[in-house]
Amino acid sequence: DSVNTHTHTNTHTHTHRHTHTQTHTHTHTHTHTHTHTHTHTHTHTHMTFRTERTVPRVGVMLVGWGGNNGSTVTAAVLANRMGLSWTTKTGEKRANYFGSLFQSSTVSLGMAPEGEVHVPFRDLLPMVHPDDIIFDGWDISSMDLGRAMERAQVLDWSLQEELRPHMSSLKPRPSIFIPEFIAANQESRADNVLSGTIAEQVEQIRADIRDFWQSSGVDKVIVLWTANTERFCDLTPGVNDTAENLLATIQRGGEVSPSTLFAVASILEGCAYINGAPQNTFVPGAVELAVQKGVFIGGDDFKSGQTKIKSVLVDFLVSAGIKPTCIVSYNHLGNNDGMNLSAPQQFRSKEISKSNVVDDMVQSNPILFGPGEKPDHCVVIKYVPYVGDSKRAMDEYSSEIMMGGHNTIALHNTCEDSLLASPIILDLVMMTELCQRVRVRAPGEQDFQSFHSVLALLSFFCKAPLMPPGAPLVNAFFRQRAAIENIMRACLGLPPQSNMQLEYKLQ
Ligand code: NAI
Ligand code: DG6
Repeated sequence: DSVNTHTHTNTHTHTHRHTHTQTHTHTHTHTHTHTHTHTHTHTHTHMTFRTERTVPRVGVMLVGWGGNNGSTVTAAVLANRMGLSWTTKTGEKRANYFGSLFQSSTVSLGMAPEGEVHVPFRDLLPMVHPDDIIFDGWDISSMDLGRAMERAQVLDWSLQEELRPHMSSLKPRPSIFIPEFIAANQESRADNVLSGTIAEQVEQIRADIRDFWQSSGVDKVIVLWTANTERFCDLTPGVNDTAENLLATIQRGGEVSPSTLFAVASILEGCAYINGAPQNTFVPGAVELAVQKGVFIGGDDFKSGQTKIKSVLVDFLVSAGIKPTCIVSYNHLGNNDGMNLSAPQQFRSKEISKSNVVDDMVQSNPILFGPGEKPDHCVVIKYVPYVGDSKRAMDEYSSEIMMGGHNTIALHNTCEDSLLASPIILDLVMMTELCQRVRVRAPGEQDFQSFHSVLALLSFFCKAPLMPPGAPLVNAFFRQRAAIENIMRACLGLPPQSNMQLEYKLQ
């Protein structure tokens, strides 16, 4: 059996604002016979990528700005922008962006005589630098960002003292508060809320976006939900099944969650909207509205810690031919997110989001798993105030190995939850903004088109990726990373990274 793959690339670089790339891939049909016959039919496509190279000034509006993530990401960007350093008992620390795919990881460009060449991911294409992002946002709690940073108890005290003068002038805008969507234990912090009908509140959010856009002088605004996890809302025909019905429901004051109201306001203002929490913000009507308006949406739920490891470890086990049979994931945390998740309905949203992450990896291997067979998978979250933002995650992975043998891996991970989520918020913004500048021309088409409004490339950063209808779901960490890397390489006119290194494997 033989497989022939030719990849041929032409790159035209225009001197001004666009980079045009043409990628041709030719492959052939082959049949492989063993006990089963697999017939692969390959198609030949010729795609042209066009990337706008001017990086705009970007404004980010956070829903839940005064929370642990909101205050921490804002503080981290200010500290990096000002090049701050501070002293702790273990020595001097400097502001950095560790944990950011684009800012702190590298990609291989290939081999040079002196060895493999790795470049920062952020240098593949022009991308917004986090230092240049301007923040604004809403919170149901009126605390300014200086006090919110103190309430969060995430950053070292001496760094907080350096940042406070800059953070204290930042004040969240009043937000939409519908108590039944988040835990009852959150009610006491809700002192900064809009009044009026939900239609009037959506109009106010739209006015806020326009106000920020104009007063800050940014070229584009991206809105991101990092507010409390809501309960799931019912999907009801006539209420939220179409864009028209969703807009009508808002007008008559029916049931719509705050996160969906923010999504609608953002989409109507032409702003991309990203959901960092697990609830089903993107009801079918919201997705349809985004598609109609040609606006990017993405989510759900930042993939920051325990689930990120899961999307590596289960992929490792299944790819190595080892059969994971039982995964038990405990975590306890003591921040406000943990307190909100101590309520059953909000926990349920998170449980769903954390549980589905292994499905694609399990389904990829019918040698290990029969139809419908899955490992037992249990997710536990407990609120323990003392540990604050320093979340503890304990995982046990049991697997079957050769000849009925057993393999058990136990993990214990302790770290600040918000310092894991903050760089992901920045990556989500950088990725979304870049995608807004990429156009692709399909074979035989005259016009360039944008990516689908449901921006699947964001799935790397999310626990429960929102996908365009019919698109296969991928949770496996390195497959998701390869998709970002290879699409960025295609924009540059480079072939996909194959890792064959055939030149080193011949006599
Ligand atoms: P947090 O509780 O400290 O912050 C949430 C903020 O949202 C609070 O300040 C609250 O007052 C505000 N809020 C609640 N409802 C609101 C509304 N309708 N409008 C505006 N503001 C509202 O929580 P944290 O730790 O910052 O997490 C934020 C979200 O991100 C949570 O939903 C959490 O589950 C999710 N998440 C966090 C991860 C992490 O690693 N930290 C990872 C994955 C998801
Ligand atoms: C406890 O599970 C609180 C949650 O908000 C998580 O910390 C957060 O969703 C991160 O989850 P994970 O599984 O990526 O660590």
